[in-house]
Amino acid sequence: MTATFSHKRTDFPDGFLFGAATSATQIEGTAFGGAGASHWDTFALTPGNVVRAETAARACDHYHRWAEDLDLVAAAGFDAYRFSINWARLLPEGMGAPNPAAISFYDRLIDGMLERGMQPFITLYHWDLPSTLAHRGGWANRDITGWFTDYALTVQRRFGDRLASTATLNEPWCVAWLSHFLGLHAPGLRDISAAARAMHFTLTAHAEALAALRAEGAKSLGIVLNFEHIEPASPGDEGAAATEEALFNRWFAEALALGRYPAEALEGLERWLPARWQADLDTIRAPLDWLGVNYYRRALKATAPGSPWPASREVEGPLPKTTMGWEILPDGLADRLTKLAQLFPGLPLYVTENGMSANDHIHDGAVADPERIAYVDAHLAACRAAIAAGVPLKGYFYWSLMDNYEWALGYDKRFGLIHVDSESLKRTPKWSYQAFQHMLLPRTLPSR
Ligand code: IFM
Repeated sequence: MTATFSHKRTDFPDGFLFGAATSATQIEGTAFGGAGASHWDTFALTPGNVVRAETAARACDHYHRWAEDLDLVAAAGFDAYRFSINWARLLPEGMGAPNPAAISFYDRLIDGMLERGMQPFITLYHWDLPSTLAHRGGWANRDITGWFTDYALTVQRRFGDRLASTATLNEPWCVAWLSHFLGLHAPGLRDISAAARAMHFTLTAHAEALAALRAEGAKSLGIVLNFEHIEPASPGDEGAAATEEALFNRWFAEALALGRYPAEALEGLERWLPARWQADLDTIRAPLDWLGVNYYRRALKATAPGSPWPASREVEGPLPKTTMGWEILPDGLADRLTKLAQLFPGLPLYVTENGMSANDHIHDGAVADPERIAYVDAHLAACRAAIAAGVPLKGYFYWSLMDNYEWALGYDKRFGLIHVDSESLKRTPKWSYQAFQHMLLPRTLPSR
C-alpha cells in the first residue's frame, strides 16, 4: 500500500471538480447559536437509538472552528466544499422568522469558502428536520412539500447569490425508508404506511422546491441519491435482490427520470401511497441540472422466508470491508454511473459522497490510513473508467472532510480525511488528506 494516489489531476477532464463533503448536524454542534431542536436531537436522547446515547450537541464544534476547517479544505487543494444548512438552526420553528445567529454563521461560512477560492455546494436537507414539523407528521405529511419549499426559498434569498450549486435533499432513501420503515434513523418509525408516504413526499418536496428555486432565478439545481451495488446472496435470492434494487436504487431515480415508480416496489407500497400520488409524478419528473451519486459498497440480499413484504434480509459477503461492515466494490461505482448516464441522457453527474470508515489512530503525530488511500484510489479509477465510457461525470467529493457524528453509530466510525480527537477536538490531517494534497496541488481554479 502506498501513501499517494495513482491518479493525477490531469487524468480527469478539464474543469473536473474535487471536493470534500460534510453535513451540518454531523459537525456543527447543535447546542450552539440558538439552533432549534431537530428530530435528531430527540431521537438521540431516547435510550437505545444511538450508540452510547451520543448526541450532536457539540459534534466537531465546527460552529466555532469553521475558519480552521475551511483553511484545511483549501490547503488540501479542493475546488469545492459540499456542506448543508441545518434547517432547525436557520428556522428554529421550522418556518417563520429566521435565527439571526444562523444567518450570520452561514454568511461567514459561505463567504469564507469564496475567499479561499472554493465553490460552495449546498445541500438544503441533510436530515435535521425541525422538531416542530416532526410533531406535525414530518415527512409523512403532505404539508412537508410546502414547509420545505418555504425553507428552500429562505435559503435562496439569503445565500443564493453566492452558491455554486444547490441540492434539495441528501439521500431520500435514508430520509424515508431507513427512518420510517427500518427505524434506524430519526424519527425511528417502523411503519410501512409512514414509510410509503415519506418515499413519495420526499419527492414532492424536492420537486416543488426545485420549481420555486428556478422561478427565483437559482441555477445549478440537483438532488443527491444514494446507491448500492445490490446482488442476490445465492441462486434463488434474485427476487429479494430485485425488490431491494427497486426500493433502494430505482425508486427515486426512475421517478425523477421517467415519472414512474418500479413495479417491484409498488407491489408492496402502492396500497400505502397517499391520494393523488400518480398526479404528482409529472412534477417530480421536472428536469434537473445535475444528479449527485453517493456510493460506498456492495450489498448482498437474500429472501427472508415467512417475513412480510419486502421479505428480504442482508447477508454478510466475502469481500474486504470497512469498519461499517460495508463490502468494498469499486467496480460497482463505474457500473452505477454508466447506468445513470443511460437513465438521464446528457445529465451532468457528480459523485457527491464516497469514502470509508476505518480504525484510525494517531501515532507520533500522524494518522496512517493506507486502506483509505487504496479505497479512494480504486474508486477514482472507477470514475475514470466511467468517464472513458462517455459518462458526463463532473466531479468527485470525498465523504467526509473530518471524522464526525455518524448518526446512530455515534463517533466511532471515522470517515474523515482529518482525524478529530474525541476529547480535545484537535484536527490532525491523515495520510489520505496528504494524498489529496499531492494529487491536487497546486490548485488551478476550474472554469465552470
Ligand atoms: O455519514 C453519512 C452521511 O450523512 C450520508 N451518507 C452516508 C454517510 C456515511 O454513512
